[in-house]
Amino acid sequence: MHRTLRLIGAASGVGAQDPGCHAGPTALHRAHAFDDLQRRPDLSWGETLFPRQALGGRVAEVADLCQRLAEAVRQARERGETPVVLGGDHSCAIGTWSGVRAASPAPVGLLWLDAHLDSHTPESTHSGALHGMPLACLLGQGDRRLVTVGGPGPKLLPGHVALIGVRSYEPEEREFLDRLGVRVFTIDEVRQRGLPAVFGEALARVRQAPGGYGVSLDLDVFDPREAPGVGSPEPAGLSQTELMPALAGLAGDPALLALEVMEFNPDRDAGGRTAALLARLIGAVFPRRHGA
Ligand code: 4U7
Ligand code: MN
Ligand code: MN
Ligand code: MN
Repeated sequence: MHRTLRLIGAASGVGAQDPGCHAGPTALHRAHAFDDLQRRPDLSWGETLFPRQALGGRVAEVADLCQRLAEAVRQARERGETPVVLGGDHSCAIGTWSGVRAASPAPVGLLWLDAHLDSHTPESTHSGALHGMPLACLLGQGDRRLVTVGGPGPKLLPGHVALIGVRSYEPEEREFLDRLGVRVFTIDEVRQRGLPAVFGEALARVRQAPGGYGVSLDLDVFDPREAPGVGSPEPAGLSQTELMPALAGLAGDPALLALEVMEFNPDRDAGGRTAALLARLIGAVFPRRHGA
């Protein structure tokens, strides 16, 4: 299938305790690892969105940025493009998937690849960090300003969501997802069953959504030895050898609506390994067609 890829930067660190991810999109734009990608005729950089300060606090800033991101993503989808959102901390996911949902006539699914659950509410959070809450917001729970980005109502239905690679979370967010019936594939389950089996089951679930599905990839799903440039590294993650072939299996799937790759922190990216991984990852999910 033919795709036009549109890179959109979400240059926010407002949702995290360490704000370093704010520099992610700009660093990628300049990275040599991104040179080949940026020469592709089927790919172009759209806008990079920056937080606006003095809006009255972090929640207001994240809501404002996500509102603008949702609009950029919706417009890209309505032009028939495939948005590839580059973060930025993971609170920006509220904008990406609200925008994808707004452009779709029917409910959409979401595959969430992350070491964490990102499903806290303002009541359950221990850290107060908003990048620990975006999935709950998209499921309709959280601060009203974040839950209503891109319009009222939940943006995702629990039966259309699956997480893979989870290995660090608090009990409250696990209870929240279990109560809703969201499927969580922990790293332990991946180790027992192998990634191909788990990935296939997760994909079958998100593909049940009638409007298509997206992939939200938090780079901390990878082992930090392979992807050191992330906001919240967690040991014992997935290897590229495991995850890249699974992601390459998505290539050419017309039901795939958008991809986001979040939590890139260039300050911690020793040797540019994470930027290089990110470029390979986009190439794996969206290979360049021969002659295109
Ligand atoms: B990320 C955490 F307490 N759960 O809420 C929290 F461990 O987007 C981590 O996945 C959140 O990187 C990590 O702050 C958010 C913490
Ligand atoms: Mn994470
Ligand atoms: Mn995350
Ligand atoms: Mn983080």
